[in-house]
Amino acid sequence: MRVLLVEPRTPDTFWSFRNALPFVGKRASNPPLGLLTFAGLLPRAWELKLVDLNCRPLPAADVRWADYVLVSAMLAQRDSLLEVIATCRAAGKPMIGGGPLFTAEAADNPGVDHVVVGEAEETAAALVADMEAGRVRPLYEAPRYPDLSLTPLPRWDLIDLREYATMSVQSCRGCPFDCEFCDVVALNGHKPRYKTPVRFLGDLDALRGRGWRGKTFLVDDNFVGEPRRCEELMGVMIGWSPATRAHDVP
Ligand code: B12
Repeated sequence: MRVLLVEPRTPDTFWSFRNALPFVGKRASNPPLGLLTFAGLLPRAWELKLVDLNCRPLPAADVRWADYVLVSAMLAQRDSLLEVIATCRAAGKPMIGGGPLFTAEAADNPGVDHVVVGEAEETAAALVADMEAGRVRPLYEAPRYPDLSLTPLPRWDLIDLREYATMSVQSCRGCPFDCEFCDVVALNGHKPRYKTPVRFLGDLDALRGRGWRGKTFLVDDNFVGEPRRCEELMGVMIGWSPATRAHDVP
């Protein structure tokens, strides 16, 4: 199976950092962690390519190559998403959408053939089986907010880390609060779910193992929501940090 994963472009607002990135020689601020995580749920035998439109335009040859095009998006990426949909439809490629835009607007599909609503850890297996059988359903809905022990390591091998100003890691999803400006409770629920400290260090190790030594953004819904757990995690991070371990090296 040949799967093309596409991250649409973010608009030129403050948060795209579009004008600042050239000063630091980078193409985008953050990697597409949702797509990279979902890619980790796909069979290793499948051929995957990922194109982040914040780094480069969508190559027509990659669209032709793909059996399926998988796209992730925030609401803010809608304009770019619509362009991707138009391109893939013109090429006759079936599209599967997931991520915050599709979860927040499940009833208002912008034009993909199949939609995955919610976190994908417990829906991926059925989707994969249906893709293999050539019988993909229009809609897959997460049955619950999944336990984060089900979350795979992101497929960092699908991107060039050097193109990004910051890497992203996640130790928790969900938030106990109800801030009016934030969509996270609607997406990931009120009850915080945590990776174990060991599992979280696995995320840091994976990035370090790929040579990353730059800034790393903790994209948690609420890192400090539960102070005791936050303290525990900081403790193991300090123990893990090469800076604090340096004196142990002979
Ligand atoms: C990092 C981040 C950013 C980064 C960049 C995005 C990036 N490339 O990572 C930056 C800082 C640039 C950013 C900017 C903005 N962001 Co932002 N961001 C986040 C944050 C904190 C983490 C994203 C992440 O990595 N999540 C971790 C991954 C693993 O989760 P996930 O993406 O949901 O993926 C899972 C599922 O959704 C699914 N999935 C995802 N993609 C796909 C694709 C397919 C095909 C399938 C099947 C499944 C699937 O599988 C994954 C595993 O379950 C989220 C909050 C959050 N918790 O997600 C907000 C969030 C996505 N951002 C949000 C917003 C509003 C913005 C801004 C518009 C803020 C603003 N007012 O300017 C800007 C937009 C940028 C712009 N230029 O206009 C909202 C989006 C709401 C919505 N419904 O669209 C969120 C949810 C925050 C919030 N609390 O409301 N953001």
